[in-house]
Amino acid sequence: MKAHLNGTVSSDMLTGLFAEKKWISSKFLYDEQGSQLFEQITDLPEYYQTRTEAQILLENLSAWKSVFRKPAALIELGSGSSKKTKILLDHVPNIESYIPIDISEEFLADTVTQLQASYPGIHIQGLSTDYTQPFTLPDFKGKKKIVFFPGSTIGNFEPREAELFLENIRSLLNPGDQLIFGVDRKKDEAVLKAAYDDAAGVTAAFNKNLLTRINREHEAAIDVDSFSHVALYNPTAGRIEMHLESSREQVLTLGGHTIEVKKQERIHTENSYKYDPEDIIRLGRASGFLLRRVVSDEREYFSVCLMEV
Ligand code: AVI
Repeated sequence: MKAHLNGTVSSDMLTGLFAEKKWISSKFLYDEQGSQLFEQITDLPEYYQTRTEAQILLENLSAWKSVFRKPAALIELGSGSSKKTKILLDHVPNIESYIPIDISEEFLADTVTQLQASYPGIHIQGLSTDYTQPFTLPDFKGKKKIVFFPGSTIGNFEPREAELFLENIRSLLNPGDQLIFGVDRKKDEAVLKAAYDDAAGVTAAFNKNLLTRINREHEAAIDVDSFSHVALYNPTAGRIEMHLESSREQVLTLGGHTIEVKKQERIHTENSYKYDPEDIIRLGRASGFLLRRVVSDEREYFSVCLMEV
């Protein structure tokens, strides 16, 4: 989930900073530097998600082959560099067209050019939009559509938002169309915490970059070093939370607004919900999909789910 800032402080950022419990939407984590730091996170030894999902995709090729039994269109939400999709493009026949959707227009254009050269037999058409907002798909002339949403990004939605989001995706599909998406599973707290507070400090840099971005884009002068990264597991909500904690009392000035921050006060910057099988079933039911299959790794750290309209 990404967003652009453009000089004026967005209203949801202000709402969050003036709230009793301060928060900033996680979509603001992904400026250019934040996106690069996130790419580095995906390679960290502690961040098992990315490689586990890739392994699940590779180990269950027969499942994806049966999804694409007939020629179909593959639509990816938040495609980035389309790294995981290459597993499908390389191994699964009948992908007639591929529609990567990403908010970053320039990045998307480069990815499409590179992919088109590698997969000349597949029609590739990028769609630059914020997929969390309503959007329309090209006309596939009755061909089956498969939506691919890897990376456990669904976990960055609040549970009700996740249901509404999937409901919205379902409204773009026809009976028989399918959705493949990744979810991070509930597991040992120490494993989860390490994944969001790595020894090399990359996740801390990713979180703190939010303040650097605000300084740059809003001519603010927040002392970034006076905040530290906090990652904790909230077992009641079933989510990892990221916060920025102020080491001192201070006043933040941005876009003509002043925000008082107490010593040890936290700004909540991200939720990453973890799912167990019951949560997955509930999500499918609430969003009106039929849950067809859930495949997981041996440790049950991560699952890839297949749902159908
Ligand atoms: C993008 N999203 C699935 C990541 C996650 O695990 O929730 C974002 C992230 N935040 C810290 N590390 C990774």
